Amino acid sequence: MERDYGAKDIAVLKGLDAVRKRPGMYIGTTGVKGMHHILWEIVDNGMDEVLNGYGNSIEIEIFKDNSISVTDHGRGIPVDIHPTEHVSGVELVFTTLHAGGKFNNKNYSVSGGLHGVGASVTNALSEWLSVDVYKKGTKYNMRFASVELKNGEIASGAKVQELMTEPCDPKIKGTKVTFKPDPRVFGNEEFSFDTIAKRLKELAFLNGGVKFSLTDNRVVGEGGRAKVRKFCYDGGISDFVLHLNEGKTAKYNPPIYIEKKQDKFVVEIAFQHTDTYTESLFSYVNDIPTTEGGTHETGFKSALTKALNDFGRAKNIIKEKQANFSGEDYREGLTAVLTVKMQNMQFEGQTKTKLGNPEVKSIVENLLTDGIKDYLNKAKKDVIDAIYEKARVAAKARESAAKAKSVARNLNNMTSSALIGKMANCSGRKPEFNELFIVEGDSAGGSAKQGRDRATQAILPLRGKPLNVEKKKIEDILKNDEIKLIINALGTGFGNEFNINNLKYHKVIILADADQDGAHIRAILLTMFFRYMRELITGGYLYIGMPPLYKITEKNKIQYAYDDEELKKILETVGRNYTLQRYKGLGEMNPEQLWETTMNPKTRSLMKVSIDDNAEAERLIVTLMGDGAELRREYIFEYADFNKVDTLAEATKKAENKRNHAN
Ligand code: TSJ
Repeated sequence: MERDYGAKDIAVLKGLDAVRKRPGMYIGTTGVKGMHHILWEIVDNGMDEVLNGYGNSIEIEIFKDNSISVTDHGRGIPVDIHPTEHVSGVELVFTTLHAGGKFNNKNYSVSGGLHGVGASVTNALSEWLSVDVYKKGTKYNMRFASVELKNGEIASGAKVQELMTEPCDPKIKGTKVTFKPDPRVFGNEEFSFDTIAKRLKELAFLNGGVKFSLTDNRVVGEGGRAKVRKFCYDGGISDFVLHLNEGKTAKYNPPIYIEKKQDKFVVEIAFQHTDTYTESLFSYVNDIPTTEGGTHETGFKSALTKALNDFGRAKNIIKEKQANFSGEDYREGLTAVLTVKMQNMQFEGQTKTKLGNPEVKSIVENLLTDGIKDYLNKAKKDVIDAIYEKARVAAKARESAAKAKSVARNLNNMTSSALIGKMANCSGRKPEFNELFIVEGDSAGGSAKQGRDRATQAILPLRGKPLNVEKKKIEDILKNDEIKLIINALGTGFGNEFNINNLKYHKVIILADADQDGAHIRAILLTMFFRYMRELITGGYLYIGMPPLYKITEKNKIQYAYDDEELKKILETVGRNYTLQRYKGLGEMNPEQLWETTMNPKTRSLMKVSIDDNAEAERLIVTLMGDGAELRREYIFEYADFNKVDTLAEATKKAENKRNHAN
């Protein structure tokens, strides 16, 4: 598709070329994440149309060449000529950077996409983009491409086809945008079905009743057809709470749901208490997750505490001589999803995922205090009883937790205790260089102590299974010897008293067998770190050691394989006279082998544990460690190979260099 480029075009294209020169400024990265970012720009625009009340579904389709289409069934992007820009609305949307909000007049009140940079950025970073608008019996089509000019430069997102029209069925309405991310920008990255499905599922929960579908033409599903997934939750965020609480025992049903509006500001909350002891609050602003919280969360928490204390006093549930319950008491075992829709949101925090607008605290607090009180005044007695009973028990536990704190402090004084005798510390005194191996079993622990680098590697052998902390109160957890050992070794304290600055080892490495028991031990330890020492994970200090599964000996040459694929590759290179040993556990390795394969920083493999998605991690831990045996069976069935995909690690992490020889 060739054409001449005149001066008038260059002026129009200038903005988009800036995007191509510095993609990072607009989409963060040019990796796989950035490629999905340019998809979200388009999806957000379609969502805006749905949220304005036009059309009730969004379809996404991935094609074999890594192009992708997004379709809505709304009014269609305006095709008429813009009064001052003198080009069609469609052309403006894809060729103008949204910064100035050129079309914030009453004709084109585009909100600009929630991620903020607009559809023109997607166009600028695409090899080609095609837009179809279906309106009143006419189908319009316009195309853009990033084409190489004679001088070798690239004209980004240039119009290569004027708005074409043809008649269509007047019943068809909406906008369809198809584009192919430019490999010159994104290399060979591909769209991920799971990433897109996860976000669509989240959007489906956050926008109850809206239908989403995802079709993947790259893979063939059942019956030789493309793989399709659909998401729609009529219950909205109440369904989200039920989903998060699957596997927990709820104190009442259904979840409590409140929606309140004030001018253009909308707040929605759904919550439900369970018999667990931790609080899980997930919050969003304009469908964007606010993982660091912010003023909306603060407002909700104040509202919940205030409404329950006021109501409790008014109804004499909290007696005259009794003290008010604390916010923490009311939130023990609480699962809640909070969303606000607002204008001019401001993000702060380390990862810009914290809502900063100060006015939001009091708006949310006032709206929800009223909302929760109204709810309580009409609520069934069972629900009210369940909430205050939970708070009463929590308040009692808080008193004993005060005692537990002194237990935690005393941990620092137990260096002389018999327990610590098992641990082999390293001689180096620089935490940044030191590593702590938490090793399953005394025999592997023994090998690790002999094989290690004494200067930097400390060994903590665990005998038996550590305590499963899920569903245990903090004071009981802190009575457990193995846990005391770990806390003491790390030096950080625990729970509310956790302080990452005191961490004595900047790599904490869990080393367990590659079998069911080992997977269970990993899961238990990960659960404890997730619940009570989360910064160990978010700070990037926690790792999983990867012992080899096979040893291949050929004459004097020994090779190790860490998975079946690697085994296959090695076996292709060896002759006929070899012996193959499958390691059943770490204990089968002698100290030299353990050092060589699993501990030596130059040759080992480590998997860094990280939390990709708080809601998913939360659900997974509840599934694997909580009391829902049925759900657990299903989960393990779904991820049948319990060892290869270390279930909990796999879902709570992003394997950073799965075979990280370079670390
Ligand atoms: F981002 C985008 F441009 F690529 C895009 C826009 C992508 C997708 C999938 C959908 C859309 C889109 C835009 N769908 N619907 C609209 N609607 C409008 O732009 C529109 C239509 C009519 C009026 C009006 O006032 O009559 C106003 C607007 C903003």
